Amino acid sequence: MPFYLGLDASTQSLTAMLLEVDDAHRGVAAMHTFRYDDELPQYGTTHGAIRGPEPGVVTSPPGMWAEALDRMMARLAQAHPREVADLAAVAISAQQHGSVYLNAGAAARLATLDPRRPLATQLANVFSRPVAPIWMDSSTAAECDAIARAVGGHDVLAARTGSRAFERFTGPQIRKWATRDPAAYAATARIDLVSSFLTSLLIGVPAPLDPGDASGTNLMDLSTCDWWPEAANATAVDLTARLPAVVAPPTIAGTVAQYWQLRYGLPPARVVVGTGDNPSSLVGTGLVAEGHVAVSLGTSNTLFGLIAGARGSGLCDGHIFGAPTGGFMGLTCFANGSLAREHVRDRYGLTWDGFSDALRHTPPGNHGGLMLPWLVPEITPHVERAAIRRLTLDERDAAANVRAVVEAQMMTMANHTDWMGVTIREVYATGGASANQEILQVLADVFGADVSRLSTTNSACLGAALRARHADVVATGGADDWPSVIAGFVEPAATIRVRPDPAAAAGYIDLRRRYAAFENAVVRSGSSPDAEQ
Ligand code: XUL
Repeated sequence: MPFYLGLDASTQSLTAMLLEVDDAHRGVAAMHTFRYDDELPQYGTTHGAIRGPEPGVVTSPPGMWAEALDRMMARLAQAHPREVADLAAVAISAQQHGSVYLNAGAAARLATLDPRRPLATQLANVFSRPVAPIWMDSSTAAECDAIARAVGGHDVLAARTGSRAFERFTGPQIRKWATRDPAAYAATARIDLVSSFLTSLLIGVPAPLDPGDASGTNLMDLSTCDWWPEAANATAVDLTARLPAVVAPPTIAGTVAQYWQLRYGLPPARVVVGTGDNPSSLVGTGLVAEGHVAVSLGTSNTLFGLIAGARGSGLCDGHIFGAPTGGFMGLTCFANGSLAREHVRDRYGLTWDGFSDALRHTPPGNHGGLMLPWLVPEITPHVERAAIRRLTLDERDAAANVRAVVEAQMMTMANHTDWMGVTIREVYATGGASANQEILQVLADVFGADVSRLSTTNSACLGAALRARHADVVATGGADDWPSVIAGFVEPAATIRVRPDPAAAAGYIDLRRRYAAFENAVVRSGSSPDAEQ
């Protein structure tokens, strides 16, 4: 029986999921996850990242991702040797926007990896930049303005690439570094995204990118699904020569390299072009047709859905990305996801059960108490100076603060999604916090829509494994039939369907307006008297 492997390199952890699929049977054979902070403490990350030294700068060590991949393969080979030997295809999903800088020696090194030695030690000299800026970085405001100005404004950039210039996007990140360290940029032969970097490691040659991840760079033209020369020129000299090729899904990028075959007994399985975690989640939540949206409650909170045709996102907060199914998806991203929820939980000394109790024992609407839970600089709306702010909310009241952080996250998501122009009747919930029924109730009440929790909370990883299956079917002459690929894997967990409470939903219509007014006022003023740092 063929097995399919999906790997999701998220901000905080690496997850692997093995699917077994044939005509008679389909199911998840195994899933493993490990957190970088716990298993690779030598890299010194906190929640998978390193902050500073300058304000707004957030990076990760790219060697850590390589070592994580090596260790995960070791674990899979040890725990599931039979499944690993029968692997038909593999696909990567990875946090979006992060970039990895490789020197001219990297390609030769990749092609000649020694299976007797760990991967990370062999990659020690391939990076022209020792760190990879990641999506949490908010230090490139000046570069965003410069790029937008050079191409005729943010609206021109948004119409072409699907997004106005965003600080975390790869183009502004490249521009900042190339301007500050031109010699190191000149010594850079290739700039990967996290997905193409890990895919390159798997196949032993530089891998391409898919339009889903390439559209998170401010560099891809939506109409051609290729690099847009004007944006590339506005970013850095000779940039397109350094970027991976953009190829349509479900292109096979290569086969599993000798290193993995000899070291862990993998077969020369097909490796599909990688993509970002959000495009991958689109497949893993079963959104292969228009009509539904998914909310992912992970390190970031994201809301996304398939949309008809490529169209610019205008000057709004959202993005148009390529979808792994060939079309396009709309997405809005909120930086303050799990870290803000955890901050409130820890500040009041609660467990997750205590957090849920607090939600159960406080009324929808929270007696009007509001919070702006910006523990880190926020992407949507754009907030540079992180701080928690309260309005008619008693800081000493633990339960009210728990409700306030969850209501705030749901209301801001609902308010900043109108640009997508979709009528939301049902929301699919995924990501770690989707396991919490009380959080889902707030989601349902605020959106006034049914919420279904999917049976896996890691839809990005499931999406990767399903993309591997889909590409393998297509590569062997089968039909390009997404509905049959996802069938049996993405159905909502039968018991978890949360319906909105009509009275609560009606109350949130007004509260969402109050929340938007509070948010706008603080964003405009840039500060608030009762800010908690
Ligand atoms: C999306 C975004 C985040 C990362 C997190 O635009 O920045 O969702 O992909 O993994």
